[in-house]
Amino acid sequence: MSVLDIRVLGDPVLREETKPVAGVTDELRELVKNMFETMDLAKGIGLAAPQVGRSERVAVIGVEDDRFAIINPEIVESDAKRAKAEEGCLSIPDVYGDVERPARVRVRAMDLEGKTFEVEAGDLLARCLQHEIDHLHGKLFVDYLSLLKRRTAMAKWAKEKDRYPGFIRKLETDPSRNHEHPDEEL
Ligand code: K1U
Ligand code: ZN
Repeated sequence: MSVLDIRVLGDPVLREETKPVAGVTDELRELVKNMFETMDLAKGIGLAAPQVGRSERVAVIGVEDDRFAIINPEIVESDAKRAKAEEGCLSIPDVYGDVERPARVRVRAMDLEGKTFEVEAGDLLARCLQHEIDHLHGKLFVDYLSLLKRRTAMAKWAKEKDRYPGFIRKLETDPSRNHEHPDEEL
């Protein structure tokens, strides 16, 4: 298994439409394994293929006990009721914003055996599914923010982005070097 580099805001791959997966192959299974490993190391609850520089229509989800891959996912039903909550994105580190989305969704997707399944979700799982499916269509949570809040988010990102040369976020794989509070080292 391998930890993959994460592409950050500014990399054109994050704005591209993904390509439907024709069939599940060993190469796709390997990609999914690596995406789970990357998501876990980054402490995310989801990760979509464009975030690791890939164009396949695939994402992984890890919300509490719900841990699965979604291949060619589509939202087949969404609640008229909306819910607002704060979101972040592994591709826009340290930037957060409140996003209003349908409170519940039903998603149809293919699993790693090539079988179609449906998941009906509310709360954080519904939000995560919508966030990841958006990634597969080149959409990011900041696109939903009001003009003012988006400007504030972009100003914060302008201060952060130089930490990611080439729009690449490299994750620290050596646990002894992973300090939650870097100031304590001074
Ligand atoms: O796709 C991604 O960038 C992953 C992203 C997914 C996501 C976060 C918040 C709401 C919906 C979807 C993250 O996992 S960022 C990490 C994060 O914000 C978070 C982590 C644990 C619990 C809740 C949020
Ligand atoms: Zn994201």
